[in-house]
Amino acid sequence: MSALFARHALLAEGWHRDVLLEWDARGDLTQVAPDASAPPGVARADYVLPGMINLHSHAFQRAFAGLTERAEGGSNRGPDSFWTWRDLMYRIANRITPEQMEAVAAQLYAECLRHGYTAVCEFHYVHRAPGGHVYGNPAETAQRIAQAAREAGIGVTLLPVMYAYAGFRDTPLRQDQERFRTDPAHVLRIVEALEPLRGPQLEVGAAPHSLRAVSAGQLRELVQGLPAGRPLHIHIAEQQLEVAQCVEATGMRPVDYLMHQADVDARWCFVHATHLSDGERDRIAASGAVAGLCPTTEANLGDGLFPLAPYIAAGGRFGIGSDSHVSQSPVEELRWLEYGQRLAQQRRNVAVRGGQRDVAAFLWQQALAGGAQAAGRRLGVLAQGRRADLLVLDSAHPNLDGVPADEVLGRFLFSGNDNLVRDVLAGGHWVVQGGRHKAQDAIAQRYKAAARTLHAH
Ligand code: NGQ
Ligand code: ZN
Repeated sequence: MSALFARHALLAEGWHRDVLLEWDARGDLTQVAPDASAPPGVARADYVLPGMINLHSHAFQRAFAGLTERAEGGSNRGPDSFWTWRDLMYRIANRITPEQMEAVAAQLYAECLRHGYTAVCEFHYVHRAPGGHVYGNPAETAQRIAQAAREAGIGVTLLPVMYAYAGFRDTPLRQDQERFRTDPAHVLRIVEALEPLRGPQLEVGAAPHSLRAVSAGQLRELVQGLPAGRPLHIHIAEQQLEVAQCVEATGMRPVDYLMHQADVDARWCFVHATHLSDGERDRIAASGAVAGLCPTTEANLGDGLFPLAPYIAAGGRFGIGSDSHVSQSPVEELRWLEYGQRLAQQRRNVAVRGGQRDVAAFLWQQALAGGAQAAGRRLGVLAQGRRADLLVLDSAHPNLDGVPADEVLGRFLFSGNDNLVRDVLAGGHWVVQGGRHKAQDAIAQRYKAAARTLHAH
């Protein structure tokens, strides 16, 4: 049995004093007792909060974050866009080897842990070998991701992706999409191959990539074939062009069309969901699905802004993801989620609901709840039976020194750029201590070697 005594811990209803946390060898919390006294010999911390869930990741994209920031559009090409970025991204997707994927993912996950994510949902679609043939083991690359997560010590929800078409009306895949080619049977084979890896730190769901990449029949087949209760994620309504193409092909906007095709419930995560009609926005909120918001990637790719305030008012659930990994920090995701709204609406303090007037606390707690739901794992709350996933903040930092508990999250999310995450416990193991990941140097060495060969021409 392992334990930590927190002078202040963020529990479901808010901050509590003198909380004794205990967890077992499986990494489950066995006791979370407020107003306790510190048993002798138990480690102490000042500010403890649940680790964040990163609900949307394409790990391999970490390898070229920051390398697509040159304006290359010309008069005959139009300005750079999501679609021109995607062409550059595909070049890496077509070159990367399984070994490189594992090295890149381990680096990413170690960075995520250091910044306060203790779980990740991996939306994984590079299943085939360069050129498009299937590896001897259909779960070859997915298992590399699982291995990277294990090595870094982050909990993971693997979401093998179905990607069958280049666009609506069954448009054939492009040559540079051949590594992604899958149909329902193929994805379900990968799911089956991953089943033995399921456990307290790993769950398996599935993801139709987007409405443009799968047919309605394939969508139904995948949903029916997946074991009951597993998470289902999909990219939805990220770009205006795909909304227009969806309307043109189906007569409906994306969310309306998906809800027409599938029983959307709490198993679903709608990634991005940027461009919504008012009706679609309220229907997602009423469905119990989670909106998977990725503010730094959405800003980087010029997607647009999610209608956060009315969605919150309608009771909508949301979580955050780092997607293309231009950032590995939940602080930056949540800060930009709120700042985007302030800039667009020329007002302040947008993300609140009802009696909860504390923006930072609302954002952190909502993103925990939405992230936990999207991950399909027992996460998001420091409570008995949940995973022992928690962060100890650096209470000696000038931004936190002597700060009352109810000001900690405001300081954490909205002041400065130092990483205030000092120690991280994930699945009952201390994976970050004093700001350093336990395997930081070995993982970085391997990443650097992989990145050098990946980028060599
Ligand atoms: C992805 N990225 O799956 O990585 C996509 C682009 C595609 C975002 N949607 C790939 N941000 O559409 O084929
Ligand atoms: Zn994505």
